[in-house]
Amino acid sequence: MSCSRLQLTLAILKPDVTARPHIVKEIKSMILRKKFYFVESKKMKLAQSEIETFYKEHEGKFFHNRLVNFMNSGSIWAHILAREDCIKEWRKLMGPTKVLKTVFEEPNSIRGKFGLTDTRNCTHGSDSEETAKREIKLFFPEFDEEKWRANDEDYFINKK
Ligand code: IDP
Repeated sequence: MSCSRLQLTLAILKPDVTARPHIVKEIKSMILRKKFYFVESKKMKLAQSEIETFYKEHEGKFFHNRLVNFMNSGSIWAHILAREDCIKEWRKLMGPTKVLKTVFEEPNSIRGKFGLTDTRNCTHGSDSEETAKREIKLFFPEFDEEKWRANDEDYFINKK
């Protein structure tokens, strides 16, 4: 039994990806190749009010309406991912927010390969442990982290 703990994050595949099933498949393969584990997954359609709550910090910015309309345009995949250094590593795999930056800096990231615009940029990832806890609660209210750590975490750690 190992005492190292895996970090959890909320990862979202946005509607531009969900609308392209072959890209969903490719991204899920990229996630597995980078040694993330899928702890929970669900495909869902967010209500406008849920999107507004989720992106509250961007209220008033020039892209806010565009972002809310885009997230409202179709289903998403929400995942809880586990890995060592999960938050940083998932954001690294996602790539930079802006599409132009992905071209020059991270062409092999998810956004580099599949991002369409600064808004339609494929993915979301929590930016800190505190945010991850809050976002996981929002999308997976039934998920009990303590129970998962007690019952299932070692299985993932020992699989390495
Ligand atoms: P992140 O998703 O890389 O963490 P945030 O700054 O938290 O980036 O922005 C949330 C989302 O808002 C982005 O993923 C993107 O969809 C959208 N967004 C951010 N900046 C812009 C912009 O300058 N133009 C258009 N959309 C943007």
